[in-house]
Amino acid sequence: MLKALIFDIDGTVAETEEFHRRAYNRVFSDERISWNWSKDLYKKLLKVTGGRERLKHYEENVATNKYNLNSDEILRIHTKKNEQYNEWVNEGLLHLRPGIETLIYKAQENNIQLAISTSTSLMNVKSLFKNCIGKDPYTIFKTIATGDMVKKKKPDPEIYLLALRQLSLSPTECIALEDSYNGLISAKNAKIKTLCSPSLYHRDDNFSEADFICEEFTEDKLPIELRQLIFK
Ligand code: XBP
Ligand code: MG
Repeated sequence: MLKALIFDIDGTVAETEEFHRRAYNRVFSDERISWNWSKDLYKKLLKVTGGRERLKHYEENVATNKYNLNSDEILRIHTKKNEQYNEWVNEGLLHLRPGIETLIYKAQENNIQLAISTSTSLMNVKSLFKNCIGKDPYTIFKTIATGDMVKKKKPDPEIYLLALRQLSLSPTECIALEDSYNGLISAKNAKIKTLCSPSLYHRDDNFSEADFICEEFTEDKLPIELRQLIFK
């Protein structure tokens, strides 16, 4: 029996990554750091989840110009990136992906609980929902598990296991909604069935382990089995 839907945020609820990428480049330029992340490069860097982890990985393994950034400097750049990102969110530049809002309301009508499991921060989740549907996410989601609450981000299952604990549900009672390989593996390692809708940056990821795949989360594109469960 389906008791809860657990939503990823970046790429699933909204196409956020292009705004994160542009915000990084803006900060690099402001800080006189000679890095500029192209779309192709960012696609590769997204294999590392979490902004601070991604920055560290880039400096250590990819960058030719190195600045030997310590963890405080990485934190400062990441914080500035998020300030810029949230400025754009507050200006209304981001939108929920097709079908997401209806899915939320239909699930609520049918007493299916809602949760979030994401590598990003609670602050980013709050600003996205406030600006995209004018609501505090805690009025919609029973629990919100974020990257700042766990030691290991996706593809580790920790964020999904945290959501399950907070929901007091077993994995078989939930379905995860994801857009990327790392997200899928995180949910699958927590033994949760997963519906994947690849986002722009993850079109070429391997989704062979997904239980369900859809082009978008709209009613007409949902796998029939899930449509019957959610749109009763
Ligand atoms: C998304 C991420 C995040 C975002 C931005 O992963 O990896 O790092 O790029 O988040 P997922 P930050 O969708 O699988 O949760 O706040 O860490 O920069
Ligand atoms: Mg994602």
